[in-house]
Amino acid sequence: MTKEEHVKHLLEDPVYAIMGNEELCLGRSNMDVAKELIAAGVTIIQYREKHKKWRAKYEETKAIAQLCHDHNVTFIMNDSTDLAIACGADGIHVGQDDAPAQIVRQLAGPDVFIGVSTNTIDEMKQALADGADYVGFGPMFPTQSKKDADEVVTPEAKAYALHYELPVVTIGGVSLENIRSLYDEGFRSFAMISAIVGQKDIKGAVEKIRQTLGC
Ligand code: 3NM
Repeated sequence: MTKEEHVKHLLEDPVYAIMGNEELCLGRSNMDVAKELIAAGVTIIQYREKHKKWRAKYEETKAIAQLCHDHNVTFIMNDSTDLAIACGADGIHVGQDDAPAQIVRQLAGPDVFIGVSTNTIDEMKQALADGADYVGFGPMFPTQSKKDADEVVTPEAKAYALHYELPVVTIGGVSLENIRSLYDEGFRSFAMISAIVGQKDIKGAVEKIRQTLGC
């Protein structure tokens, strides 16, 4: 898939699923979770695994990236540019303490799809200047899934995000109960851990989210 097709997934599919850290996935293996997400019709999957070592992540993501490619699903690696290149990920998502998007671009090339986590207006401006393709923006609500999450975004940052130049993927505490309020505010893309892979019935959870959004 081309970068334009990954952007299309982001613009047309509100559901962005983040998987990894098996305790957040009710103990299921990452491969099993990836299969369930694909069966649920998810088109964007991010692999965010903070516990395993490089080799274990490489073996696992090589297979998951292949599975995603076979199903036309965008596969994004969290944090590690080297692992992303090695396993053939479509994209790389970096946080504020990781390599800046500009460096990721130099290392991974023009076709890689790059996302940057942002919480403030300055971080959104910097992500754009660094050549990111989209930003994660959050946390929108308190979250249990990330222990060192920033403070919930300010109303000023939210207003800025709604008119920002790049696609904005909201993240942090997004749930079946509150997702519609974000949609009604104008947000169109939602990254979730607990509301999707933290649910026993992943397919059912994705369906309910889509129904709630009417898309
Ligand atoms: N990043 P849940 S919040 C991975 O604010 C992550 O950048 C965040 O998990 C940020 O959907 C977060 O279970 C955790 O709240 C998202």
